[in-house]
Amino acid sequence: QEYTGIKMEVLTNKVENPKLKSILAQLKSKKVFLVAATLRPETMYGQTNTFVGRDLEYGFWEINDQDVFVCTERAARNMAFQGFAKTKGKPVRLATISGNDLIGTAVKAPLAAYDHVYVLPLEHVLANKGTGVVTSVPSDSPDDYTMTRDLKKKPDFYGIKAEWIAKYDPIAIIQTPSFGNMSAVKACDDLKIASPKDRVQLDKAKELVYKEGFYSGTMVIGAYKGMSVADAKPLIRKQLVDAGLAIVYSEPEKDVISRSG
Ligand code: ZZB
Repeated sequence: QEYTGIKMEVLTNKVENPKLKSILAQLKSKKVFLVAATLRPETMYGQTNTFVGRDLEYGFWEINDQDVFVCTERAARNMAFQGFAKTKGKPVRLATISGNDLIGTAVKAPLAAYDHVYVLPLEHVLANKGTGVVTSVPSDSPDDYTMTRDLKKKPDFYGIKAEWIAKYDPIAIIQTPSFGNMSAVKACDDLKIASPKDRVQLDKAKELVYKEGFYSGTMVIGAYKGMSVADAKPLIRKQLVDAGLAIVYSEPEKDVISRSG
């Protein structure tokens, strides 16, 4: 599985969590990024937040003299064999934090329409897939749409501040013949998906939206506006990587477990 690792820089001056604050103070001269693994780099214009698992453990990994990546140990080990470590195959851990302590962190999301977005909780972030950080695109991901809708409705229940998601509406990125320009919203409405826990229906919606977007979608935003998604995808990925905003991250096939797991 070849992912694009999206580098989401932590906005240090906005951090409130005391554990994260003290780690960042210790890493003062470095740039710290949450790295989100995605198969849909062309949707990065529509990021409204990013997700972590509350109970997952995240490491702060030394990538080079300047950059520190925040992701699971498993991802850091894989990355260390792919050029993202000072010594090949040997990841260096600078600190550790729980997903719970990352909630509410403001990060810069590359290409996003919003100036910064927040880290929010998602139950089914898989520890053994990607980096354990999942960027959220509610316009084109049924999972992200249903979860952000719930977070907006019940911020207290989820223990988040309403302002971390309230004003972050889905952004139109891709026009499709059957689902319009908010594929995930339409698919979830059509299938009457009420809850982020409705796995069976969500998997159905996800497959429909994936296919429709990739085979029939046209970009309606960004540098490749008007181009088909299939053509734009590799170009947007290259643009992100060339600008130092993303990395190419491969995962050994045997490790990969689908989101529906
Ligand atoms: C942004 C995005 C935008 C995604 C979209 C999907 C969609 P798959 O096909 O099942 O392999 N993801 C990445 N890591 C994890 C994890 N550890 N736990 C749970 N989910 C994870 O799914 C790949 C997608 O699963 C990735 O691409 C990421 O969400 C998520 F518009 O990133 B995606 C129709 C889907 N649309």
